[in-house]
Amino acid sequence: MSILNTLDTLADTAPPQIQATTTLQELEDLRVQLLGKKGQLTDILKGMATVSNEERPLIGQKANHIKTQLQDALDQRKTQLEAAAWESELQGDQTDITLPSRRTRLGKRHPTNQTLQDVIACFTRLGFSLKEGPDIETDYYNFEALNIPEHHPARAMHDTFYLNTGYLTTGHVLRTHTSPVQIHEMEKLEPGQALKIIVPGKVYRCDADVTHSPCFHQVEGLYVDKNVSFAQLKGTLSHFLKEMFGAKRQVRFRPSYFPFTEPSTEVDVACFKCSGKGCNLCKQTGWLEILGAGMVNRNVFRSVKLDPDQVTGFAFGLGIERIAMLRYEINDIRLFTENDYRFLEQF
Ligand code: 2NL
Repeated sequence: MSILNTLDTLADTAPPQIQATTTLQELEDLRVQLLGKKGQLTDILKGMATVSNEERPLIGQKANHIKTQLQDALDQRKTQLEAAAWESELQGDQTDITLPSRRTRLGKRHPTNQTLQDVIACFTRLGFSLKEGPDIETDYYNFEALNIPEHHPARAMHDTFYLNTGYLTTGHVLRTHTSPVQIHEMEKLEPGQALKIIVPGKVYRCDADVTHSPCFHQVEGLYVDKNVSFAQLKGTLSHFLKEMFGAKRQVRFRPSYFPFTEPSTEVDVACFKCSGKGCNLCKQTGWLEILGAGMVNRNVFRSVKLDPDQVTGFAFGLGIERIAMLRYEINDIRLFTENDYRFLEQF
């Protein structure tokens, strides 16, 4: 068979072979077999040595033409096989893109934070500004400056978290109330300057049951100026309680005792579950204890180098979790920190 004939045969038989390949590897093997260095075309052209001078350019032309044709056919098949491979990969993917997405639950304000914000909002409207301070304080700022003497029960080990290195106390405590912040602020006062602040924050007491948590939130308030009166204290707190619990809510001031205030009072509101008739929420008293307050003790003013004959002040303190528990009828303080959706979604 002449070289031209062999070339024609190759031109006829190769394209169906190329078309018949089913994988990229198969196609590559065929390319090597047809056009590779030891492939069929090279093989055929080895016979060129024996052909006449007239025939040689003709054969060269034809060989080049066939080579380009086959190369094109190979490229085209390659594109087809690549597309098919991509398609089957997609089909192997079991993701159902028509499924609805997983529901993300929208967050809500935590009942502690909600109550905290409501308390803060009320007092800032009354002209109190916000102050914060560190959770770790010295024994002096947490107790001494507040007229809490060495052997006061609040200093007992079971109430206060003392910071130790080994067995030695460092003289630092986790604050048991936010009052140290007010002490720092009063120390900064120039003579004649007034102070009207509320101080929210975490406080710590070594105690844990359904109504006590070792860490809870408190808001304390302090108003210091010339001639601040107990009447102003009553007016301010009555307003606050009516705003928090409703304008018709009855409020009562009971005499009480705190080392840092004199006189001192505890303030109750008529039970908002039974309106004073007596129920389990108010323990049959008809009243709910909401906060403690009083006129700043003269000894506290002396601690911060203010003259108790020149200034007076009122102060108050309330526990946020306690108010939130009464407000939302939550009977276990641990629910606040368990982060159970079924609890949190209710507020
Ligand atoms: C309560 C009572 C109270 C204060 C806190 C205070 C702070 C300074 C001076 C005087 Cl720097 N007083 N704070 C006063 C009375 C009561 O808290 O039962 N809290 C939960």
